Amino acid sequence: MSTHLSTTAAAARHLRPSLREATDEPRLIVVSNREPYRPRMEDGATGWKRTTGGLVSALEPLVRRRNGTWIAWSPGAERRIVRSRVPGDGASFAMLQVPLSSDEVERYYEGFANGALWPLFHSFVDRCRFECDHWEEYRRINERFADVLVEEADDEALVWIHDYHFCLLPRLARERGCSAPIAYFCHIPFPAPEIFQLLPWRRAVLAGLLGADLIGFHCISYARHFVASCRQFLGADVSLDGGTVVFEGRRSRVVAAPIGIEVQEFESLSRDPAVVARSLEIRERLGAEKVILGVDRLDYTKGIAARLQAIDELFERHPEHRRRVTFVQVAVRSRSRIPEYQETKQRVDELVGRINGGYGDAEWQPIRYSNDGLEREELVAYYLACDVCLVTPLRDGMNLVALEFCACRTQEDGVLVLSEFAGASELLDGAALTVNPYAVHEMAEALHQSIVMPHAEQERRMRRARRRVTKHDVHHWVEEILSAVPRRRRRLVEQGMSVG
Ligand code: ADQ
Repeated sequence: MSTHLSTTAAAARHLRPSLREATDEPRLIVVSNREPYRPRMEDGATGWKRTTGGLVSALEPLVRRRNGTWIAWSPGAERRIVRSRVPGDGASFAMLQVPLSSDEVERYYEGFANGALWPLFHSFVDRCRFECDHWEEYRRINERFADVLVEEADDEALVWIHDYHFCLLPRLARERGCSAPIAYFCHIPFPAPEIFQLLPWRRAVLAGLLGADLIGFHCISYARHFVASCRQFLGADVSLDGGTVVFEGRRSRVVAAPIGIEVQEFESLSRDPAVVARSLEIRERLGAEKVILGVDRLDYTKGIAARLQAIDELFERHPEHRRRVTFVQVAVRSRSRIPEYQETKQRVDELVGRINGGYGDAEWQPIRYSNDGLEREELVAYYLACDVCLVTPLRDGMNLVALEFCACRTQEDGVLVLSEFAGASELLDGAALTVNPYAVHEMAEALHQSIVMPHAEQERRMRRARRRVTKHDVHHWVEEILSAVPRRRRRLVEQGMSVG
């Protein structure tokens, strides 16, 4: 389907020639929740440590090349915004750290972003907490970022705002006179209108996002939900197939563009002799014939508890796998001040204890569980050491672990068992073994199937998966988004479009 909702390719083809004529490579200003770098002391001087994550690896070279600025928040009682230049390979770039006090973090980040929007957008309606003071704080913090952004973004810049922490920012920036083109990308799902409707501030959130010229989602369904919500709750003039929303005289384009990963980095790590040696060591230490791996942030959306129940059922229904199969779950702690996350940890701990107590003995522990955050090399060693990667979120915008596992399997073996409710399942359709993560018996059977899968089928599936992951890598994603942003607002007027 050559519509904006299905792909940005058509938009990109259409726009590229005129973009080349326009000023090339505008200065890029990125706004995200997480800082790309954290200061740390090295030999008595301040050095910088890069934070991990796909977004930072993808955007950092671009921000450097385009003399850009990265704006993010950092914890701090002081009100002072810290501007630093981050040196490194290539040009340095500016980083603006907007400090938030612990009360602000509690209400804005833990309260509204992660207590209301995160569960709502993942369709966990029972977990939503809608509190007025959290909302007010969310608005105030978005306003603070808007003040910083307009100082930074002249007409020649291109602004790229990331994620649900900044839904109000595009419009607030416009209200403060920002006329630079703005792209916004939502890294999590966008729920169906009947779920989004529960949000008491639904109109303000939609109107906030519509300050952007381009609004991107991982999947067509999320983009459709957003456009439908704009029509239903704002009465906006929308084109579902064309992927446009016109509201209060300004037009926003809506696209589906799935994020990718830095494939080359994962491939080269997976060929690194030290990493390969480490994977053999892990394998030997586990001493199992087959290894199943789960890697996640410890989050209720990731479906870790249901996955553990599937492991339990696998050993129950297929006793032949007892003492031969080991499940390794690495679940790094996240947002641990929020009660839902503490409960999730407790539930997971209990299940691991119960399953290990039920089946394990002196020589075999069915589940190896840790809360470690792994360095990239170690993570890749785990991806290489397993036979099956189990990625079963109950709902997930995309899920990078699924992509990383495939990128690392350069030998074209191994099986990915993937939830149908992860955005990645659209990309990996026909390559992964797809499961409903709410159906424990179905997951147990898929696990059995993955353990006994003939090598030829593994190869066929993995080859297909790797082709897709390679084609849709993170650079492809960046190009898709940036080439679809109308470069200058003036250009919209030239094209006869209305601008607010
Ligand atoms: P997340 O919810 O954080 O991202 P995911 O896409 O799986 O989820 O990314 C997690 C990242 O953290 C991966 O790169 C993974 O390797 C890493 N990671 C996880 N556990 C780790 C551990 N124990 N040690 C080291 N690294 C670990 C949000 C959305 C997703 C979307 C991404 C990107 O929720 O749906 O895919 O943004 O858009």
